[in-house]
Amino acid sequence: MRLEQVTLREIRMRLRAPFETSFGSIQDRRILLVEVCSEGLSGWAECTAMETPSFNSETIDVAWLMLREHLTPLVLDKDIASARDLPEVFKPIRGNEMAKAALENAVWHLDSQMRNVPLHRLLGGTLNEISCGVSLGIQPTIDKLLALVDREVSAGYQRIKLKIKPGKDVEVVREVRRRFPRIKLSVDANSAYTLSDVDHLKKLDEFQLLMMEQPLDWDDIYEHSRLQAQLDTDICLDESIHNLRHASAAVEMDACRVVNIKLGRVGGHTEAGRIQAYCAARGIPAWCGGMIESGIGRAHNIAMSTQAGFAWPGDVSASQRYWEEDIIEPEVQVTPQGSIRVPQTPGLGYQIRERRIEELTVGRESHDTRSAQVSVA
Ligand code: OSB
Ligand code: MG
Repeated sequence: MRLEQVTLREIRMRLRAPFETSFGSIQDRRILLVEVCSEGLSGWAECTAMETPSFNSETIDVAWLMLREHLTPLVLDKDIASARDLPEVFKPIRGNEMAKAALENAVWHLDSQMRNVPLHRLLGGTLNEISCGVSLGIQPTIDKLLALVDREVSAGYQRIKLKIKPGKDVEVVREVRRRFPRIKLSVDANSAYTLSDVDHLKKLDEFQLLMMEQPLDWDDIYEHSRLQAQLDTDICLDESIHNLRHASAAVEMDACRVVNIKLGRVGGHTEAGRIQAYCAARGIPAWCGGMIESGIGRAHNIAMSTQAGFAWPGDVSASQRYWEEDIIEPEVQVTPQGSIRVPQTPGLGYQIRERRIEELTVGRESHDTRSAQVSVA
């Protein structure tokens, strides 16, 4: 395929409720969408970089610049045999995984339409239904959190993840565990602790947590191995894993026993596929993480999660939990058993609501083959 046009677009979407993690709270999202065009077809993807460099070093603005100046010129008007070739094409550019993923994933979507197959089949996915969990932000009171857990357990979600930080951890988990003795429960600290907190973190061992996600620094692997040696609870790494090398290093060092795979954080579907295959071969449970995506990112997460390595329920949940109105049709829906039935139509399996996207757009630029000219709305 030959890309005739690449469009970058920023939309604004307000979450139904603020989402609080150890690094901050967010309600008004700025979301970067990438659209690639060829032979009358459009491939879409979402850049999962956040508004601020608090989760990783990328931001929506940095990703926009990387896409415009460095990544788009590598693909525009070039012959691309398969989306699978893009990591090699992007190799001269270091890091910036979320920017790369946005462009690569849009090409995957385009490719799946050209081949007239569902994206999940093109990726090698085999599941027709994926299991879902939810991630609950830090709440002002334990009662509010208990009510949320109750709502999500009643809705059928198969795993509940609680965001924690110092001062909102052991007692919070104790209360949730007391009220819900049997649910699959995990915690995510988003790097809020240090190795010197080991005695405190050991207090969480009594709650039979499925895992503890990213307790230590966002770019650390070694200290997590020191911590894992002293904990009963399995550590899961999120922020620290950007590629297969990181995942295999972490597993071999016993820095984690579970891997969170985020499509953006690892640079796109190709690398995500490699990591899940590695995890499947090693018997390491992997699961799909979320970045409070719009329906477009969510649909890509669903396609990704059909691969066999995604052994545990992901942070992939219904559109309605996040948005009054999503930008895909139908919206992502979850069964009463806490699963998503994977659409079997070619491409993403969800229609892109272009008119709605247009209404939400605050900035746009298109790069095409006729000139280096940029048109800005
Ligand atoms: O660490 O998994 C995380 C959201 C933003 C940034 C980081 C994380 C999260 C979540 C939300 O946990 C997952 C979701 O999209 O529901
Ligand atoms: Mg996380």
